[in-house]
Amino acid sequence: MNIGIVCYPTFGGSGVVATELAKVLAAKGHKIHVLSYAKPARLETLDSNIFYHEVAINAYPLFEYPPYALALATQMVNLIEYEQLDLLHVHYALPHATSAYLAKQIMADKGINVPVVTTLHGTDITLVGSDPSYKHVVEFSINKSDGVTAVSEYLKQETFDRFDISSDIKVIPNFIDLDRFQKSNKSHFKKAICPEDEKVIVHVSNFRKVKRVPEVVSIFNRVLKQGIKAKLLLVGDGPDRQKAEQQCRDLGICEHVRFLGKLEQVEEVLSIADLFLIPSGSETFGLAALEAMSCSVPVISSDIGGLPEVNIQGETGFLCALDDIDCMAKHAVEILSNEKLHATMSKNARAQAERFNQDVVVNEYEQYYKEVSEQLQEKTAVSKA
Ligand code: GMT
Repeated sequence: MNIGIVCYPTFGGSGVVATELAKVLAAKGHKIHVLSYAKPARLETLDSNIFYHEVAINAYPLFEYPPYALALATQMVNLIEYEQLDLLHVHYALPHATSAYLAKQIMADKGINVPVVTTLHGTDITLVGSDPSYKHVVEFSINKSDGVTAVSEYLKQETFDRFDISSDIKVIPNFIDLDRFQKSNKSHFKKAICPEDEKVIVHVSNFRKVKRVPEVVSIFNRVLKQGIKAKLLLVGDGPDRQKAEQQCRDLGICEHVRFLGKLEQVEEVLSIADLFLIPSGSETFGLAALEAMSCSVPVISSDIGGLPEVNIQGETGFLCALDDIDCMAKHAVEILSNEKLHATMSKNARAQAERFNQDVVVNEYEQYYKEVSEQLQEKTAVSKA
């Protein structure tokens, strides 16, 4: 198929999922056109089946806020027309699904009917999308998509609870490259970071408030206080980084904490991890947790959103109530001081990650594309008859 994939280019989860999906589909022989306002971090444009298109947006003195959604719709029209797309798959409803609806209508006027699939990822539903300033448009755009997917059962339910949705939503979860994300021997790296063979606790995020990075530091501090020799590796960057750095200074634990910044090869850090922390205040799936589990790392998470669909209580790690630092610290100590428990949870974590094998999940997307395309063809034939 000739598929257009629209996404945000940032390190955020939806951009990563869209990019990885583009790569797997391209490897399976599909022609993939990626449309974004900048090149997504993980996209390799040297692949012969991947074509990257940038949304050009011209500044004009009249515009305090340049109309990005319109520039995007225009580019979508160009792609559908000149690259003869069979299907447009947009990631993150706002404004991608709205621009797609506009592009679809423009093309329908020219007698071309292209199916649009919208994948809901997270804050496009739980935060920004349901904000009164966008809600009507988001609801309309979801209802006008030919197919809608959500990354977890939780997100599907949230979408039905928050919006008046007239169509079905198919759950297609985040997925993982099990070959790339597996524990590999990084003993040189481990020695450099942990000269005294300390335990390694890892957190990966965009350091936004919702990720609760200060809680990660607090949990780690409690682990140290329980006499566990450990290091905390913080991967990523964002608004709460300074706050976390100051917190480390205030607690006097800076020598045990490393801020590694944004990293492409996060699996190298996960390969030396003994425990992964994700105490998020909102998480529709938790791709970062899945990446850790795929590297056989037990996870301690909050029990909100889609996290219970990924991290299984008492098997792959532990889940605690939101902001319950005591509970998370207690379980961290438990896992790090009990070798047998750690080994069992590591094994279970990898086994659970295997359920999200990218080959299986990408197949689901392909099947869904076919289904949605056929349904639209039937609908079009009926309305013409
Ligand atoms: O809302 C965000 O934090 C960004 C968002 C995105 O769409 O980029 O991330 C969400 O999508 C990921 C991929 O589907 C999920 O794994 C994350 O759990 C989800 N983040 C949140 O819900 C906070």
